[in-house]
Amino acid sequence: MGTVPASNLRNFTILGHSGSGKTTLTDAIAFKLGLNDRLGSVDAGTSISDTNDEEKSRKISIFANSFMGNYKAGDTEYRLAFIDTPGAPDFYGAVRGAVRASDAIVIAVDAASGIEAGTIRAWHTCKAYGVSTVAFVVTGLDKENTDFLATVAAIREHFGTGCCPLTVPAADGVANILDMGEVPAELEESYTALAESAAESSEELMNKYFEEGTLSADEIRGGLRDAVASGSTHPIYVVKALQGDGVDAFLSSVCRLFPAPGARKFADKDGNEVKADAAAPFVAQVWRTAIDTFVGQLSYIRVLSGTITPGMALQNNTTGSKETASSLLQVFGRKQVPVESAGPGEIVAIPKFKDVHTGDTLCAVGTATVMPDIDYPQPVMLMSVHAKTQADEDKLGTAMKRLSDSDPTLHFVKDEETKEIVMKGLGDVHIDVAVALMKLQSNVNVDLTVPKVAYRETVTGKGEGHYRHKKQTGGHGQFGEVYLRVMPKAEGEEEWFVDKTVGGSIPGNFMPAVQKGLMEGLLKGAVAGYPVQGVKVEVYDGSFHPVDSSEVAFKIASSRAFREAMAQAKPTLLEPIMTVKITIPDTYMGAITGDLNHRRGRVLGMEMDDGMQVVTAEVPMAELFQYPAQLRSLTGSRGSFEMELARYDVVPGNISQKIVAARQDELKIEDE
Ligand SMILES: Nc1nc2c(ncn2[C@@H]2O[C@H](COP(=O)(O)OP(=O)(O)O)[C@@H](O)[C@H]2O)c(=O)[nH]1
Ligand SMILES: [Mg+2]
Repeated sequence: MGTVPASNLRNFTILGHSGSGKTTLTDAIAFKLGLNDRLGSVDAGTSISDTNDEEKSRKISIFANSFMGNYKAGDTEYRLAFIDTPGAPDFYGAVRGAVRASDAIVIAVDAASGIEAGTIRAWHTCKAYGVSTVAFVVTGLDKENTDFLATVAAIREHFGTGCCPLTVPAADGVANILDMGEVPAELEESYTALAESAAESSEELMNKYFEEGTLSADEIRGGLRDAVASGSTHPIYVVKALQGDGVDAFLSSVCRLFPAPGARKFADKDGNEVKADAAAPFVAQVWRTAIDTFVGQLSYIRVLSGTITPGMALQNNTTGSKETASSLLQVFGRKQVPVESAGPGEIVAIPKFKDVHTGDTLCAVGTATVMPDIDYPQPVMLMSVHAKTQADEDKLGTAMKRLSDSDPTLHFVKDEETKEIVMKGLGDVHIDVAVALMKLQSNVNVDLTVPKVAYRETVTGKGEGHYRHKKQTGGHGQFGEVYLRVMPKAEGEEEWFVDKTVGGSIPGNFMPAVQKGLMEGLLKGAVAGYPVQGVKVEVYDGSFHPVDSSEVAFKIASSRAFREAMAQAKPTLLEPIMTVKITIPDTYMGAITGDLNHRRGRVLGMEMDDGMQVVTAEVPMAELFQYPAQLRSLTGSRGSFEMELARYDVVPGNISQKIVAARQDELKIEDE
């Protein structure tokens, strides 16, 4: 692969709904670029992109796989750097990384399915993350009952009339409208739209367009470049990937119309532009970290500025570590192709860094640039992880670290209240795949259970408690007496403990012991032994013995008195309540709100946002563990949701009884 000047580099990422043909398109492009000696197939398990065992068996993409290859358009040699991404929302983390690394986005649209939730999500992603150059590839046109112009109309309806077909199905495959000579009547409107966009790019073309009413194909081509770079025109292409039709037309157009690195502006954390200059000091950002069975950790970088070569000394400006780029690689499954150098816009994988994570900025030594973090979606699916055997338990830590190092959307958290290890991810498929990858990468087997809810307890009334601890053991006795009351702590009140004793009824030096006894009591409440919150304790009287009183005696007395007071103060169970934001197409409103009712949810509001309904509701955590799967089945994968802890609230009586009964069994087992 000979080198090309940075101005001849084209970098893009393929996004789209799951199953829209992104990987199949990737295989067709890779084959055309000579990266594979045969055309890979998702269905046959031979794709150049879906090479992980999990991807092959599920026939879905899980990772964002990058490719580079040279392509000749006309007499000019270009280099293409492109990324195939997963479409399922469960793997959206990979998309966020890929989008950070790309100058342009190509959205795949299956003509048989039309515009889907994943298509709209892809479009929003381009807008949200500042990628202006967006094109569409219509796939699936070899399927029955598909119609290219109908698909074009749907794209224009959703994403505006700036979306114009550039290549179209023709008798002998696929043709470029601008190369057709005679434009067929049904495409005249498209041709005019292209001419108009091109005319906008310069005064000269605009004048010519006004005078002659049209522009030549060459004039349009010249003018379109700016329109595509700025995002006022979005080319629509046709590729029949399985037949190999339209791949050349698509790639030559990408080379001629898509902008070179530099058109998409990258700014560092302080807002300074990082210029796509091959001769400037080296700056790159890690957009993906992979775990390879053979080489271990692989860090995928996008070069933003400067040029990297094997052996180069680097500094990680995010962690401060000093690193060396041992080698630069292109990785397709088990195949690794060394690369001699990489400049702006190029994507390479570097093995075996010491301390490098996704999102980190790698620079030439002495360069201080730090790029903004890549922002990732928050987890919505929680499951508790249990090692199957002691051998699995021993390796669990390593397995979890490997996984979470390579997937910024997967988190493992030890819940201090329930003592469980909770795996948090973006959906049930994400969690399933994580379990399979633990086995694949680290040979660790785990079982999953629905997490225990971290209930709490509080009081809703006042309660009095008294305990007199008196014991005579041999000569020296034990004595301590405490009177206290318990009540709800008012909102905003700081102190939970108030010493209201007078006249030294409990000497000051024993007060810390009294408090200690209370704190022990707070850890295990009166209802079902959950931690207590939101209570205030006033110790108002007591007595002591000059010889027999001790810290232990007062600790025992206060904790017993506390237990008595709690029981009287109308104790109740509290549960975590989450604020959820559910985004769905309007048609599913009824199904979603009905389902929320069954989950003890309370709808707080609904609003339209970009053609989607956004429902905000409060739902108890306990009712949300299976929600990602439920939302998927209710909406056919068209919905998404976010959640965050809103507060703790009282558990209704009937439900509380069930929780208490279950908890009593649990505590019994713990005691045995
Ligand atoms: N008939 C037909 N099938 C396609 C086409 N593109 C993809 N497929 C099939 O659709 C399924 C999903 O394709 P894939 O490329 O994995 O979609 P992705 O999820 O977007 O990567 C596979 O069975 C492909 O063989 C196409 O243009 N025509
Ligand atoms: Mg795929």
